[in-house]
Amino acid sequence: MSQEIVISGGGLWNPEYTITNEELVEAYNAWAQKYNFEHAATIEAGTEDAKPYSSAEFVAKASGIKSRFVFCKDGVLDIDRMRPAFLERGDDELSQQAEMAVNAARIAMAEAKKTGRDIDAVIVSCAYTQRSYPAIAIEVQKELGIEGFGFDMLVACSAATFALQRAYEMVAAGTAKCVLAINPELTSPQVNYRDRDSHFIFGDVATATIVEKAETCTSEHSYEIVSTKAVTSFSNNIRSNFGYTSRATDADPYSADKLFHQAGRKVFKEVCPMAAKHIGEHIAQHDLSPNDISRWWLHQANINMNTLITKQLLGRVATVAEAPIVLDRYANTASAGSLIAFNLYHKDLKKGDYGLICSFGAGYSIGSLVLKKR
Ligand code: CO8
Repeated sequence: MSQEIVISGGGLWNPEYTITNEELVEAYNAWAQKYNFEHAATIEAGTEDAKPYSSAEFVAKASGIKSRFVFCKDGVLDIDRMRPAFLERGDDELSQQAEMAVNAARIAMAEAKKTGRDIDAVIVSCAYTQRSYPAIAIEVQKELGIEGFGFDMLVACSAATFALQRAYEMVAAGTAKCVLAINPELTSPQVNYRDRDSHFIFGDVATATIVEKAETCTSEHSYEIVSTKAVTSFSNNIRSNFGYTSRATDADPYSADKLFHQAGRKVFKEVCPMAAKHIGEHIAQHDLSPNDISRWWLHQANINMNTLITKQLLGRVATVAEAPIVLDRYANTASAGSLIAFNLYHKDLKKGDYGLICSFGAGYSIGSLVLKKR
């Protein structure tokens, strides 16, 4: 690209409520105990399995997750409910997801010194949108007083990096001058809090990023987008079958297969080498080696995945200063994890330092950006 295109601001917003592993496991185990008591006859007859117990120690050791933010804590730990209890909002009220998006967007706009008038495109990109239409992005656009256009896109774990790729290309093509890309990851309604293998994985958060040409950038910290790279490869190992056609098939829209579920071990084994290869090839495009990258803002699904990927690239375990971990506090936040790491850990970089944002997960999908501090 002949024009220098930059990230000129980032925003991170988290809800006020947290749930620790201990709280989550206590609720899950109480539910499992009640379930097993109520189904004692069928369990004893061998026609169904007893629900296994969860453990806070297992969760921390297997994933690195200790706590997570949730948009709404009510209902999640109630063993007769095990899902958040939202108040339904009217059509003339801001939707929950747009509210999260606007909160993160305002922080990013302040960082980039932009008002709504400076922005001409909004992308809302995440694992799920609260409704199909009107797009959440258009609701956000109205709320922030932005003229131009907005659209939603879904790429599961890589929604944020793929949106930044779109933003970069739109600015490069001249179809937009300044793009606001937002990732309101409202995951908790889709978590199966009754599934021992996945009840601990996700948290809610919103991130936002401003992308524009270098010539219009006035922010204190900005990064040249040196290049972007994306790849997808179909896998059934992470799925959510919830969709608008459930009504037509008479399927239970709340059954376990309609919620997030995965073969976690297979995902771990297949995605780590894919991500390491993808990153290695991406930085090699610029004659860079892994040792030339000062900061690795990686997807935050599992601490052991990040350790393995950086070890494969660097030939040693990266320090936390090189590859920051945020999933201990935030859990897996679908596509937002790498951008949480970026938002919290970039200001110390020096002019000319390289950094890499990379997401990897459901799809499978992998997206990366090579950045250079200006
Ligand atoms: N408590 C106690 N024991 C447990 C628990 C638990 N909660 N869960 C499993 N165990 C037991 C198992 O039964 C097993 O016992 P045994 O050896 O006797 O059979 C043992 O612990 C080991 O189980 P696993 O092999 O399943 O455990 P792992 O070490 O593989 O850890 C993880 C499980 C943490 C899930 C791990 O496999 C992992 O992190 N994998 C990668 C997952 C990943 O990256 N997924 C991507 C997620 S998708 C995404 O990021 C975005 C999707 C869109 C957003 C969705 C929002 C809702």
